[in-house]
Amino acid sequence: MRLIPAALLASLAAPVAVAESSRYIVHFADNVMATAVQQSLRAAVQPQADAHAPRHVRTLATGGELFQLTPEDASALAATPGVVAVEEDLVLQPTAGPDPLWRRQWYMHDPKVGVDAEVAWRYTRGAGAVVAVLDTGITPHPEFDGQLLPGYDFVSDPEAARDGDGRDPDPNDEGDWADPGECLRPRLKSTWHGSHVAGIVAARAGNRPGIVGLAPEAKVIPVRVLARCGGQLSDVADAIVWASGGDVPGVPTLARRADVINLSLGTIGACGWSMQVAIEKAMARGTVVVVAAGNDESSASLHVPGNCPGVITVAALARDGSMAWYSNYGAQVTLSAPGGSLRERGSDDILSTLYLGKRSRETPAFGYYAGTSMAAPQVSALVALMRSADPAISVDAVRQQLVDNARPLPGPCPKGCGAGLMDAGATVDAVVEDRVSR
Ligand SMILES: [Ca+2]
Ligand SMILES: [Ca+2]
Ligand SMILES: [Ca+2]
Repeated sequence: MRLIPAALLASLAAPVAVAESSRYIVHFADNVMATAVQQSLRAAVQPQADAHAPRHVRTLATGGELFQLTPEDASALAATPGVVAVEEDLVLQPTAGPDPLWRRQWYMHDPKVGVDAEVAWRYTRGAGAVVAVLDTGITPHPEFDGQLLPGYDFVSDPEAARDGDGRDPDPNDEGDWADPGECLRPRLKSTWHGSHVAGIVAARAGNRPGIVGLAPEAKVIPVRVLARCGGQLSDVADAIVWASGGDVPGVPTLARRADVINLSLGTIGACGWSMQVAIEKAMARGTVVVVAAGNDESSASLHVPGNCPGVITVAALARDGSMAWYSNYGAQVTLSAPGGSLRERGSDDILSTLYLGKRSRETPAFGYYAGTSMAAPQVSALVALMRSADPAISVDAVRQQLVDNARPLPGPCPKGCGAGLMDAGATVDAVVEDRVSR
């Protein structure tokens, strides 16, 4: 059985430029000519003037005059006799402040359909927690600097792996493109799916330019299980055992097991013996297993491993808060998270870390994807925040808190989206309160 990543289309977005300032500091020479220019500029000051008219803001302690000017007026002024210098009144940013693409990360902060990251961050940003992302692997990206723990590559088929061997300690994503005829569902371009998912969990905070993950102080263990044409169930099951601290023959055992395993993957099928055993053992060791419900527009109960006992199964919501049209649904769904609309407007999808490069890795970038693949890692990141707030919280208590603190769905989902929209703020708040009262 082959499992496939649960993301759909991508639309690459160029990094956003910082808006141009229209305030300029003008330095005048100390002479008659300058005084004349200064006077004529001040004369142009009209309190009720239109937005493009020059406006004097104030005299600065450093000797210059602050004006509101168009860029054209500013350069004309710079060439005027009597003017020594015109400098842009730059907007400085706190060095650990919000990441520039934050406003495009609607899924984190939209009052209606966002997961309320900032409330959760009053308590924790995930320090001390570990998330294993079982996916297409990882690629170097400034957003991952310092965010990763050593991972592993469980892809046992060298041909699919494209790295010349079977299992190995290097989980780099070698590309999952395939030519028509090679797979049931060939992808002509590599998806860099694992990197997008990992960014949603733990992209670095405060570096420029970029996004921030929901648990930016948690660490990610990148585990490669998907390659060309998907991944074998046998490899995924072994990787679940390994990431949760269990023994897999031929692979060094992890010193520190993951608090949560994210599985943004699946296929149609029953939850068979191997997957059941792997997940049961992972939970018995204290690792929570979060699974994307799948994008088949059908019942999540038909989709493995989202239909395995004990997992947290995540459906996807569109930008308007209704169930996303592609999402799986039904009684198997534990709760929902934003997954993107997958319509024409890419900005209604989920922005995260990506790569340029149709087949092989080229340049780190950012881009939009939609899918239950993008919803699940938000829940996994929330589990990391919960474990950071209370390292002793049990697998069962994690599930209960996620369900109890989910918000009512902001839009319709007649076929079943579980307990509602995940709420990072309310859930972490409840976990902290519980810990304190214990
Ligand atoms: Ca290999
Ligand atoms: Ca490898
Ligand atoms: Ca960042």
